[in-house]
Amino acid sequence: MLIKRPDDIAPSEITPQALFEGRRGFIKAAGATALVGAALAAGLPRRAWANGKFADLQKSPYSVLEPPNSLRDITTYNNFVEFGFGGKSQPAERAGAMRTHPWTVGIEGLVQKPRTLAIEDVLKIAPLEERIYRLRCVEGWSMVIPWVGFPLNALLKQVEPLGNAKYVEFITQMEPAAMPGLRLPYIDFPYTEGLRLDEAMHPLTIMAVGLYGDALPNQNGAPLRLVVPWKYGFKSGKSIVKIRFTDKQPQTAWNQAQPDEYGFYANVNPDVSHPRWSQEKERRIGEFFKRKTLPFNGYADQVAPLYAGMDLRKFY
Ligand SMILES: Nc1nc2c(c(=O)[nH]1)N[C@H]1C(S)=C(S)[C@@H](COP(=O)(O)O)O[C@H]1N2
Ligand SMILES: [Mo]
Repeated sequence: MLIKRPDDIAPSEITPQALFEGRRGFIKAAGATALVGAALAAGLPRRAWANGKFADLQKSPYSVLEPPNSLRDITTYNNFVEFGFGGKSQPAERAGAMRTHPWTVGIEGLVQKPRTLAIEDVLKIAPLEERIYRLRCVEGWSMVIPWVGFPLNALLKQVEPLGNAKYVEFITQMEPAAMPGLRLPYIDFPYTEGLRLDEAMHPLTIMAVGLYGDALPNQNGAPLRLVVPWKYGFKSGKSIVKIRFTDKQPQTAWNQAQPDEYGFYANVNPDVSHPRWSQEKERRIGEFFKRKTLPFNGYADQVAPLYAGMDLRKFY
């Protein structure tokens, strides 16, 4: 997030819809084979651990109706600073080295029943859904991503949070051999994020385990990443290994690094500019003209009540 680069990604070569339907099993074997060929030709990632697509995904009423970005856009234009600060293509080039299996996530802190779950068990906690969400990066670009995931609240309920738990902290993976970015001084790793408990429990907040009907590619945060669609992208921590309930607002990586640039709340707000980037408009990756940024990234009806009475210029 520290280094500005021109938006230099070519428009996609694969139509999202074709790929999407292929993965949903609507296309016959021959067509599917052609799609896999096209995917390999485009340099798309091998999936980390699931060797097949997710079946029987439930559709979500929370999905947006805008067309998703292509798999190529979503998997080659990324921020994942553990793999470097040198540009949007670095995660795709480097994240393949990260080990994502076996994987466990520990849930601890102010809870009745702390637990450590293997990723296989995480997948069984709730029915997996397809959630097509906008992702708005504070750098001024956005995408529409068809995630596969389930509500975070289903996972959090497993450990029975105590009454004094007010916040949830998310701690992400550090694998020094695979992550050259860890050696750079810009932020204090591990990358951490945090939510207020009500934000974490909100039905729009999901744990994503896949996209386009298949397991998450490493560069998108395999095998497990947070997605909070009404907040700037940096709140959605990738490759989560620990979740901790706290009674105080947790320190977060970007807030710690540059407190005047990255607030704890980070709700998408066209009226509050980042010191280096206006937030009024955004460029949807793959499009030429900018569009207006919507308050709460278009999810105001669902989430504005969470912030009733708060000055969102102060709590940015
Ligand atoms: N662990 C970790 N999570 C992270 C980041 C990161 O650098 N490290 N970048 C964030 C930012 S700034 C954005 S915009 C989104 C991008 O998610 P995507 O690459 O899947 O679109 O991931 C977020 N999660
Ligand atoms: Mo971002």
